[in-house]
Amino acid sequence: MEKIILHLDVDAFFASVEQLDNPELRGKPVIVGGIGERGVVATCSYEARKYGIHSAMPGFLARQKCSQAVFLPVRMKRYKDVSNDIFRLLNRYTDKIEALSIDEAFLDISGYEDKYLSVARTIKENIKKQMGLTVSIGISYNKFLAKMASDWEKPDGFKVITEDMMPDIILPLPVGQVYGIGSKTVSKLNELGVYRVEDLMRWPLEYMVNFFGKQGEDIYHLIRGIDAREVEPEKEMKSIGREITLDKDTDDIQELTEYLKGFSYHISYALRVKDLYAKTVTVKIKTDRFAQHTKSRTLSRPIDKSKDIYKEGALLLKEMQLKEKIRLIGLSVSNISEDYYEQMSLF
Ligand code: TTP
Ligand code: MG
Repeated sequence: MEKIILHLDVDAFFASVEQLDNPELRGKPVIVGGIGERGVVATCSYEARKYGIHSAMPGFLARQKCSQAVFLPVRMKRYKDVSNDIFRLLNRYTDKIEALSIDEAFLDISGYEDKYLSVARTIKENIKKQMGLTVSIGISYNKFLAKMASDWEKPDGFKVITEDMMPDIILPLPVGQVYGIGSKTVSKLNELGVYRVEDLMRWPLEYMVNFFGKQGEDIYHLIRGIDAREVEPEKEMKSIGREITLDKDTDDIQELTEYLKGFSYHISYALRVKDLYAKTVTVKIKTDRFAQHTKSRTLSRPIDKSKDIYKEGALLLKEMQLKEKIRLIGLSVSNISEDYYEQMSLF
């Protein structure tokens, strides 16, 4: 392979750290987060996943599904320390590392040429030996396929996708497994009789762009195994956001505000794991006539808490004074910086 990209993701990260620190929890269903009336699950051990429990599920529901599970509070400081240890270990093998989240990274290991397999195995073994954690590793000639490979046989996975395995490996996959195709889009594709990548492969480029919008061209190339994105070590986070295309168009402010609440939880989490703060909050809507509107506000102090992001988002939505039904709602933050005090000192 000309370029060799490794994608690594720790298995059930927060829950695995808890099981590591307390041997009595090993082999048991462990749920991190979801404590309290309105808490949601941050993650759970693979033993708990058998009961249908997953990240972002309300805690009460998780308790219904598995009453014997052990619920633990989130110990973010501890997870960040472990994460730093893992990244320090990865740094011994290459400095071409792009951190995607607290437990996930791309590494460009092209420099190892035909020794890449043994290097990747050594990384996996050393994380197990030195940190006591299992990770799933995927290797391929681009980012898209490397990430797909690490998901392939999670947990404790190790999967290589080489050029000669394409396109056979991707043709039978459900379309939802392609990066950028969410569950709403999957339903629409299914309605059109498109279930697998091989069905999508028959669409010409123009048709893809028509259906997916701007992303259509990327998806067209991804499913053909073409992805030129480089591993970018110092990738700056310009904005963090979430959006959803609604099942049914609505102008119900209460329903829309609930979505903003869910988004603000995810955005806050993404900021806090990286010790980041944001100063600008933006709400985006698309009306049923496909017009797009955004409204932003830049605050005088940086924020990272979900309740602050939510409060601002809800206010912006109210100020937009919806007069039509909308089909998409999104929330994002930008003006992101590392240091709370650095941002404060601008004032
Ligand atoms: P993930 O890598 O998505 O999940 P995971 O490591 O728990 O499980 P696996 O990779 O084996 O599927 O996220 C890493 C950590 O981030 C996770 O342990 C907890 C945290 N997290 C949240 O707090 N909320 C979320 O919604 C998600 C997805 C993750
Ligand atoms: Mg993980």
